[in-house]
Amino acid sequence: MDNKINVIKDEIKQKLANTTDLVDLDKIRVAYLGKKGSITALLKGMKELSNEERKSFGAEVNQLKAETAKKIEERIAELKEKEIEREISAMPQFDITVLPELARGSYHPITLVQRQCESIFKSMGFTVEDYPEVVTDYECFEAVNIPKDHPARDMQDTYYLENGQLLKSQTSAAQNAILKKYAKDLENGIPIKSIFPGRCFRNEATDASHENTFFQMEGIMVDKDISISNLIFFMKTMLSEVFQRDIKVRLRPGFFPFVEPGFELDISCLICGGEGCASCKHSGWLELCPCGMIHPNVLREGGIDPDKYTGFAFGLGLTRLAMMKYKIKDIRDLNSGSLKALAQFTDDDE
Ligand code: FA5
Repeated sequence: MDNKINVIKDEIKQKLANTTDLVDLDKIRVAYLGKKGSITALLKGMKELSNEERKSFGAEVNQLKAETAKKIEERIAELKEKEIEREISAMPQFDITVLPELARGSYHPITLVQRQCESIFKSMGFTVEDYPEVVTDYECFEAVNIPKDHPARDMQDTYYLENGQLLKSQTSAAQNAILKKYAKDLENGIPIKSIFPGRCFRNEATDASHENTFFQMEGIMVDKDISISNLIFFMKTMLSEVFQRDIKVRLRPGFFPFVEPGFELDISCLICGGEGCASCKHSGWLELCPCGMIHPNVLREGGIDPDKYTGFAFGLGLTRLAMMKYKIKDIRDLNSGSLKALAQFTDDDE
């Protein structure tokens, strides 16, 4: 019997070494391990043996069975790897010298205005903060003074994950974390000056000036004696730098639970020169940057004493700013993925 096992072992070894085909390998598997295979036959034949013989012989055959299955698996993996290598070497080789002949990529207009705004605010001492797109209800709403069931939530329906998290509907979702991050520095006399650009999502119908996915850039400044004059100064500086000329703006009262008082900052529509068009809903003005003085509840929730410090916040519509800067009539063109349309925007500095 032992002799039989050794004969089968040698046979298998030789066959596996000589086989280079996956189909043949499967044939080997069936020939030894299949219902009518030689190893299965050995196991079936054990009933003829005495108890003593069956015990030791059974152990040996089972070991042979396990080793054979393992060796076949290993050989299959080896052959598959060789097959992949063969396919890769048959592929046409990538010629790096061909690259200059191809059309060059370009930055998206939103990336261009975002970078420009970042460099303007950095030059005025603001830090640039990154923040996730998936946030909690607390971050997006409760921490910024919008408790559950507050009517202001109706203005910002968004997309919810099964675990209760959501795609942020406003960059204000990062306010609480940024306030907490710098609260200690503030106590040491360092004002909080941060901007945080990010992608926002809203479950709403699209039109020439509304998308369900768009970019905002939030900014906050907190220190002793910060007032609306500081807010207006930074807004005006940013707009005249972006457009390189004076832009007609108007400030009107606006309600946001996280600021008091709150304002809407509109700019005269640069697509129609203020005459009225689809981009500005025929009003001549485009809502660009709501802003206001940070509500005491929001400061408190961020670990800052509202009796000692005040601050302003703004939520710039970056996508709309890109539209105005590059005179793009329909916001939906920006997400269209049309390389031909988007490639016309370049920045000399890039
Ligand atoms: C907000 O999102 C507030 N978080 C902004 C804010 C921050 C106010 C800090 C006060 C203090 P609002 O929903 O109005 O506000 O959006 C702000 C800007 O984002 C709008 O003025 C607009 O420029 C842009 N925006 C809003 N919704 C869309 C949309 N669907 N498509 C494109 N841009 C949009």
